[in-house]
Amino acid sequence: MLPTYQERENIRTTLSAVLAASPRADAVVVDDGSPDGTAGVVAILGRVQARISLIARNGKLGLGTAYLAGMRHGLDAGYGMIATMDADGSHDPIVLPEMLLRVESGADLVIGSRYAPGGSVENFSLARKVNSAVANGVARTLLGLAVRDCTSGFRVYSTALLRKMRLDELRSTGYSMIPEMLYEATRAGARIVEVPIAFRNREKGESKVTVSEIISWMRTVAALRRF
Ligand SMILES: Nc1nc2c(ncn2[C@@H]2O[C@H](COP(=O)(O)OP(=O)(O)O)[C@@H](O)[C@H]2O)c(=O)[nH]1
Ligand SMILES: [Mg+2]
Repeated sequence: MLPTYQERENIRTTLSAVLAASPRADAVVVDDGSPDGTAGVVAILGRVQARISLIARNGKLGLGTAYLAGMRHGLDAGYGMIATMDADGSHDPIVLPEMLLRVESGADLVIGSRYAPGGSVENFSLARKVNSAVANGVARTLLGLAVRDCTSGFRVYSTALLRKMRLDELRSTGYSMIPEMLYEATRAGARIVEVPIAFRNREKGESKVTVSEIISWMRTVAALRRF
């Protein structure tokens, strides 16, 4: 599932790369009423390609609730695995088959990891590198997570794991859903594996990480530690 907000310039290329890399996978885009018409592009692609579907929400309800909407859709449809990845070209779907294979051979959660040995971050400004490293360090330390990349949105979950996690009780609405789901997966006893990825910053469109997203991220991660 690919969450989108203002990804009109990227979604077509991303979807065709995903479908080509993983012939067995279907793609679900969860769009939050992007003013640039991302949903319209996906709807048109979905008419000619049955593997593409769209969940169109009315407004910007946030990345966290977009993940939940996509996962509920996948659980209801009976898929065995659900992958999440950014739609902006940063997550190369070339590693998807390997990630899916790792779940099929026993992992519950596979993380496309920038910070595992062999992983990398390209095309990020120094400020973004620092921001990402700090966010990851904070999540890792505060939540006691034994994963190198706790803030990567490129993941594959087994649906067996998702059924064990208390999805209805997650408190995040935005980006903090990424560490929160990892925290909850750990509590549910998940076998977690990291696969190194070469993360490449977007070439088109803009990041949706804002100062208010960062503040709400910090608040939620700090609150999670207390529960
Ligand atoms: N549906 C939905 N998608 C979002 C929202 N915020 C971000 N996204 C998507 O989540 C992915 C990651 O966002 P991005 O801005 O690239 O984050 P960054 O890579 O950390 O700068 C992209 O595919 C975005 O379009 C949101 O509020 N709702
Ligand atoms: Mg991005």
